[in-house]
Amino acid sequence: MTNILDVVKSKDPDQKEFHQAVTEVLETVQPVLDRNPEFRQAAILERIVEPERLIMFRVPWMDDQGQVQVNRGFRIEMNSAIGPYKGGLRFHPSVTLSILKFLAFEQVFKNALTTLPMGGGKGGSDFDPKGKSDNEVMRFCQSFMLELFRHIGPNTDIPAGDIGIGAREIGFLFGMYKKLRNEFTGVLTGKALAWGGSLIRPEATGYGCVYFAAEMLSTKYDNFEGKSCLVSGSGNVAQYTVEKINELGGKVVTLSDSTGYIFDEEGIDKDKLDFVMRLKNIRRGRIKEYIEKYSGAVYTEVDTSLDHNPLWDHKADCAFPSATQNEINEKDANNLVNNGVKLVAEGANMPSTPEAIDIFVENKLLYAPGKAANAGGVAVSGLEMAQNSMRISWPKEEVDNRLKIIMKSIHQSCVDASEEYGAPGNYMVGANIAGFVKVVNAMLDQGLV
Ligand code: NDP
Ligand code: 2IT
Repeated sequence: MTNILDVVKSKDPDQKEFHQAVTEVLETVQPVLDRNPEFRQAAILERIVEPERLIMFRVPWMDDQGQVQVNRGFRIEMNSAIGPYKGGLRFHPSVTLSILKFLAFEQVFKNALTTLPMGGGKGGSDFDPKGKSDNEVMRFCQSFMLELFRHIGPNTDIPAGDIGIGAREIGFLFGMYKKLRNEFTGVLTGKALAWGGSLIRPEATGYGCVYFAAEMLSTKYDNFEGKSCLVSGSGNVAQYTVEKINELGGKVVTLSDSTGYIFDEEGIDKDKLDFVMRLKNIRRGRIKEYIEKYSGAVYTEVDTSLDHNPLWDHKADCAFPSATQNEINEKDANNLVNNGVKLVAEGANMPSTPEAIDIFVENKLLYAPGKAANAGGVAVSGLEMAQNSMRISWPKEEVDNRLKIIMKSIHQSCVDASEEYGAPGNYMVGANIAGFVKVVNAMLDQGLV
């Protein structure tokens, strides 16, 4: 195993985030390899860390001043053993090959956990939609799709949203794909309802994460009633996490964006959440504006000279990191534990550093890794694909019920795998092993391809 990690690191020495994701999986699947020598003979690890295909392209577009801008576009087609490549697109200035490879790698195991037939992929661009006009975003999306369209398809690779990509961007991308192919297919998920989208897809990641957390609590004969929760981010995942926590009787006291966070001791109730949704989704404003409307809340600006994020330093019962990778470091994890937090469910992908995860595990927190906890989003994307293929739409209750059943099943798979491999209570080990075993067996069945 060390050898394979060394090879991965020496081939791409700068891909820190990818190394981080690979290290975690390789370390936790060791007992599976010990029990299944045939995995080694088939060089499964060497194959699973290498993307099946990696596409990188130039995205030229014109801004509103008539200036030509150039961004970089990517699509990582990581693994198609159990279904077509499936995973989101991220538009954010921090996007690099390393970040997209870590996301694509994790997506493979996450998708395997959903029970649905989806392989793993991820893509995006270093384009920053913040501060751009609708026309600029449209021209960028059209240029992005002018290259991407030849690599994707409803049975090949089905992108969706992630950071910086919501309904607006999916619309522009879909429109261009349809024009280029002269085909109306379910090639993207997260579409609007009127043209092939699924009910509950916008809610799915946040709701799913809270359903998973509720399952974890129920193993301790507990529930959300009266629990106070810290949530980071204020985008798609964070918003619906707050909505579901409120519905289940909990109270959310924080939200954030990349410039700061708000703390509202009274709780972010339905009305306040409606305000945040309008602020973020329609006006595309900053979370700071929350305190202008709700004077009881406090705003704290990001301070990069600090060695921790003060958002994670409040008394609470549960934490839902829902912004971005590595947003909880060792110090933050210690702060969470010292403030009484007993449950951490990752709405974001890889939000906790390896040192932070060690602290959660040592302190026996109910810790749900992103691969399991945030799989509800891609799961409902899978349900959107199923509805598109059948050319029907299921009612809200049907999709929500299926989401609940899927999150329950993912929880059970984590519990079963962690117990089978001698790490009871460790959902990180359980998720990695359960996802890994499913993908690897499919790869073996399909021969050396
Ligand atoms: P959005 O773009 O809707 O929201 C992202 C939020 O996180 C914003 O509040 C944003 O602040 C903040 N944020 C983004 N980057 C940073 C950063 N570098 N530092 C601090 N804050 C940051 O994205 P989503 O809600 O869709 O995604 C959030 C997380 O959930 C991501 O990790 C994503 O991979 C994961 N996820 C998303 C799924 C989905 O279905 N959408 C499914 C599964 C996981 P600002 O506005 O200032 O940029
Ligand atoms: O990280 C993720 O799982 C997503 N961004 C959702 C992917 C999808 O295909 O719905």
